[in-house]
Amino acid sequence: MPSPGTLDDWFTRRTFSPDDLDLDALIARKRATGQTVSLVLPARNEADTIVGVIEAGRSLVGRLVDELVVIDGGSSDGTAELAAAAGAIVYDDNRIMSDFGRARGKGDALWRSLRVTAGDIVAFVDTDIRNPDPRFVWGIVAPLLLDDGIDYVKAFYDRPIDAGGVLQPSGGGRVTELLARPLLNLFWPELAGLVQPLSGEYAGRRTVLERVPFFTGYGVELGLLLDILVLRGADAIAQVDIGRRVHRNQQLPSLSRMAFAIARVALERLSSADRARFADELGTRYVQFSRDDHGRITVEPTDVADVERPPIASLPR
Ligand SMILES: Nc1nc2c(ncn2[C@@H]2O[C@H](COP(=O)(O)OP(=O)(O)O)[C@@H](O)[C@H]2O)c(=O)[nH]1
Ligand SMILES: [Mg+2]
Repeated sequence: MPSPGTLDDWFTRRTFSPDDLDLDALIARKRATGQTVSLVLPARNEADTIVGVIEAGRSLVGRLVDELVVIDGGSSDGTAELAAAAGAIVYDDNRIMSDFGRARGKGDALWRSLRVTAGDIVAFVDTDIRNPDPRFVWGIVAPLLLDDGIDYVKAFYDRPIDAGGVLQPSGGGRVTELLARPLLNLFWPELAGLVQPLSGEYAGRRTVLERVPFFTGYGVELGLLLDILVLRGADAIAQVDIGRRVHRNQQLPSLSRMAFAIARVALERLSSADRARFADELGTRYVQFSRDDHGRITVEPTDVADVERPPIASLPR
């Protein structure tokens, strides 16, 4: 287990701020090294915000970004049409790698995106951002261009929570604070210095992203971190301070299902690394409750398991 000194050292060397970086210098560095960058935007029913996020990304196309694609998860609110009109290449996630069946969630969309993009660096940015800014993109790409020893970069930011129309300065990131970070501190202390392990904005080298599995749903962020930690070590992981992100806050019941999926990934990885043994296989059924028309409490089970997609590099071309 690393000593606290090691963690401080990681935090100091692996935490970046766009304020200290210069976009023009990054563009020059990208040209000099000949690396290409793909920007992947997963979207399911994001008609309110998709165009703003695409415009932020498009302002970098031809300079820092070589291709911009939206991976649409069967939106019914016109997201795909808005994205195409805003100049993005749009894919229906079900139509990529359809031999694996229908896409099962955000993680599946990101995994499939690797087959329709070509950049040496792949940047994933969520599309529910209400304050889009090119920094969300170039901020996460920058450490990869600047340091060959870095393979994977996570964004972090303050997450104002929208409480009844009033923006409060903190309080977002409940699953992060109440589940993900406690688990990392307990079992993967090398990653305890990550401010937002579950953030939806991250970039990685294709060589690494193609060598790790992807969980198909909300387990994807934790799964990638844990698997890249094993593959490349904590020093290959970095984080960038993007400042502030305003986005949709989910309701507690959906956060609860998300927490189940994430806990399951952590326990699965402990078990597969032989760090924990469970008598039975981890279940997939998650029980929640609601009241019926007569005011009686009823049980509502859902199936929340993420399927694990194999590393792209393990598949036939
Ligand atoms: N293609 C695709 N995108 C999805 C799916 N589910 C969520 N997304 C997108 O993934 C991003 C993160 O989803 P979100 O619901 O905001 O999750 P959270 O940020 O973890 O609360 C957003 O940009 C969503 O539009 C899906 O099933 N397919
Ligand atoms: Mg979100």
